[in-house]
Amino acid sequence: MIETKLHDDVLEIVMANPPVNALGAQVRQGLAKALADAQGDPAIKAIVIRGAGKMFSGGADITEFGKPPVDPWLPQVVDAIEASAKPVVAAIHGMALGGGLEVALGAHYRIASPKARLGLPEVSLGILPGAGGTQRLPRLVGVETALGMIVSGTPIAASKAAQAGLVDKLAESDESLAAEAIAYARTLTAPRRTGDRSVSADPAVFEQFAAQNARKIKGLDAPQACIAAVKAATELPLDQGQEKERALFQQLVAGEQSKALRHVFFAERAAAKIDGLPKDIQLRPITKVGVIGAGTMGGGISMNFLSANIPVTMVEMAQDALDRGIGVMRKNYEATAAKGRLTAEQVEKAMGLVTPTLDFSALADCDLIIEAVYENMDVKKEIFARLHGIAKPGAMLASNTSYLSIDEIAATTTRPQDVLGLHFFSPANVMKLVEVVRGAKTAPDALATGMDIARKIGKVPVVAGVCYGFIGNRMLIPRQANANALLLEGATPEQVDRVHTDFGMPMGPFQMADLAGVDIGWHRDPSRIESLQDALCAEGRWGQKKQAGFYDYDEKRRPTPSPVVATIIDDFRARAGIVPRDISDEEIMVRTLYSMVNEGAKILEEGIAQRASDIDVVWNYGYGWPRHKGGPMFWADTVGLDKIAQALTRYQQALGAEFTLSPLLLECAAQGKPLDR
Ligand code: 3H9
Repeated sequence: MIETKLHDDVLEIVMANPPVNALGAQVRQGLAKALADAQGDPAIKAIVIRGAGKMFSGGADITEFGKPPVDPWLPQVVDAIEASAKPVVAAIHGMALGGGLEVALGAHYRIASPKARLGLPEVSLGILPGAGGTQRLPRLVGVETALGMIVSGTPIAASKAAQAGLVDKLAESDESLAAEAIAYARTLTAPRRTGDRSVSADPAVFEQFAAQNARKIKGLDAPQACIAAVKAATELPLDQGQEKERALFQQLVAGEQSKALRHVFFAERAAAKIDGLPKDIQLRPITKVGVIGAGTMGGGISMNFLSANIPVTMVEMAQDALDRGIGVMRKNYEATAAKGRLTAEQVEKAMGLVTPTLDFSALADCDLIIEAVYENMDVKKEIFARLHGIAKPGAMLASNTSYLSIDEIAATTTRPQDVLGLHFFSPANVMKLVEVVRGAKTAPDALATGMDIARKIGKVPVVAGVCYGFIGNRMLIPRQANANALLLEGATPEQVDRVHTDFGMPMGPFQMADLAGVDIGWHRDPSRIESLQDALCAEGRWGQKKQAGFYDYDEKRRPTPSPVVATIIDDFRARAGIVPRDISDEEIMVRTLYSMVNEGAKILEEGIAQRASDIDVVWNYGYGWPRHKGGPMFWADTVGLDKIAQALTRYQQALGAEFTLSPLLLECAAQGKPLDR
């Protein structure tokens, strides 16, 4: 995994551990040996370290965390690089991340190709840079830049790294990097050790930084530890600072948050893999997309493609709806531009790629057509029945339905193999998740293309089977049913929502209902009041859009508890003869979150999700499940499946006549296995 090449008096050490040159044990051993050998070889005057393939290095091998350590540790290797008596140059292309950047920080000089990116993303894995990064980076670039990079985890471009003093020299290109690095090394006469430098800062800087980032880092262990470690760099010599860094690293890596975040990292990558599909499957080319419906979803979906430079034909039934939809898209782009995240030219370029039309037949040259009209099976069937005559052979026909059967929709066409679900989450131009719904007859290449195109437009796709609500929304059903029942039994919307937000969700079930619209699925007859929703809707309390739902809202959409809702709930209880009781937070947790886990287990049993970690990805990216709690399935394992099964049994009666415990959950609980298929 380490290749060495001698170029006259310069030794080139190449890390070759595809795909990301992770710094596993063999790489570390090879690096240490090559360095040691070079020290004793009088012919070698300088050393260049670089990565083979597409990057310098993606960092420490994350799969080794939690396993017994294998010598040499990465910090020892980095120290050995810095201690080299001969000048060492790191030649960086692609990515230098985490331990990869720490190797480069151990080197005495750094040259980078213009497209390279450098960062310390450990915080997103719930750890801190543990191979000297928290000690060397501030010594090199100052406390402010180091804190920004280490606590955000966001990589910076080579040009910015050069300005910050992290990179000494920019190469012409990736291709010329190796030769330029060797030539550069030849000009260097002595090592220049970052560890010999010192860095100072007013101690108040660290408190200020924590206060400024309070909202982002609340409840998270790693960012706090990152700040403490950088502070140590200003107070201690390198070796003592590294000891402190090491101690913090060990604590974090053994903690629940890091385990959960590492799980999420691998879960995201596992979700890309489709069971039962040949690896070398030929993808269908997607160069033009059609979107039917210019409403909120249709507009948001279209923006994803336009931003990725893929032209969109947008079809509507009426000119005013089409104009409105196009207007909203432009407004959204302009709002992003106003925040400085897009240029005016980029806005015009994106908007220039959309063709609005009332003519269905304009979809004939599209490779992928996405139906995004409202949730009504008859309407969707009519559209698909029309589409199969218009779409060109091999074009993919997708529905953005959130609940309905893709198989039933596909049956209205003569080409069910081309039909699949692409379920985007609202707001579709922002939310990362796409459930790619595999119908009974969806062709393997159509499914693989659906996954691929979703990734190309920057989404995180997850395969789901056909059932009511697929993965995410199906799990919301027991959660919402219990949340509603809890109100009648004595809880308030505020209490139920607080249990969820305290848990780390961005909002609770009633805040979510207000955001989505309490009137979704309402029968529209104000005189027919059979549920709390009916009562709220009859009073015009349709949610945030009416500034009234389960909460009252001010102009800034800030919620306050509503006395009107309290009265509606009281009336309902009185009519149903329910005497309200005190509801504990624990009961709310069991009946909403545990019942969701139970539904997730059923989704696994039925093969609707390929694996438990896919369900976690759905909840992370579609509903804001706190990443440091992994996802509902991972979290269930940390709570204990036994405990969950027992609690659900205890509340069985309250959970309703239709509630059944998942056999898979019971089986995994009995066998002490993680919850999975
Ligand atoms: C660290 O460095 C700690 C140190 O400070 C201290 C130590 C003491 N390890 O993402 P991709 C796998 S912590 C092991 O699809 P891309 C990945 O699972 C580390 N495996 O590629 C996947 O496997 P598979 C700090 C890794 O081109 C395959 O490689 N570094 C690692 O889209 C391809 O990955 C980070 O946090 C790893 N470090 O993106 C960076 N990285 O094919 C983590 C990747 O079996 N990595 N794999 O599914 C990334 O962000 C992206 O992988 C990267 C490439 C941007 C590098």
